[in-house]
Amino acid sequence: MGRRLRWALFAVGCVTLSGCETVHDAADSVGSAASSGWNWVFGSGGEVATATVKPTQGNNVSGKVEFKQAGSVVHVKVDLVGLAPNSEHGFHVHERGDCSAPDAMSAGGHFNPEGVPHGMYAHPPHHAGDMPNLKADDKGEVHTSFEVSYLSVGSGGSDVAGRSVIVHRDPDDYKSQPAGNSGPRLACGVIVES
Ligand SMILES: [Cu+2]
Repeated sequence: MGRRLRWALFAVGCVTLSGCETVHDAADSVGSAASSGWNWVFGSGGEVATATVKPTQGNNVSGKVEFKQAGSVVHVKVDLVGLAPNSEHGFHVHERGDCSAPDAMSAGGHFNPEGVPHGMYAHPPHHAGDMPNLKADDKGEVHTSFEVSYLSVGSGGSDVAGRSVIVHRDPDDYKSQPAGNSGPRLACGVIVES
């Protein structure tokens, strides 16, 4: 996109938001300051947040989850090891970025900024934190990626940064309240913007 158009759109964004003045003033030299202003307003500049997933007490599941903003959607990439072969697991964003409890209950309930019932991802109403079940392969590993339209990275009311991801023992049935009857928490990771 040309610099002239970027600036025109950035100026439009400033009409509805306070605090633009500071960003604009700092952007005298254009270049990188202009780019960061753009991302700040629109939240679509390829922001990435990652979670290092660690096992809860008595479990063995670990790995990494990456959230990457791409326009209006977020790509979620999941790599985990230590699950039972060919098992299926509920997988959600939980509201608190706190995995400190041995059973990860410190992460709280599902991330649910809209205060709606739990449900199936992509079929509203559902929690912003609802995501598809993970299926482990015959080695007990998950290497998958998918896309969601109801989360964001780095800005907005559904920003995943500062939340956590939880891998549950059982599959999410996508209907039981409040969490799909997916059982105890096998692993937890705090989501940090990178
Ligand atoms: Cu959960």
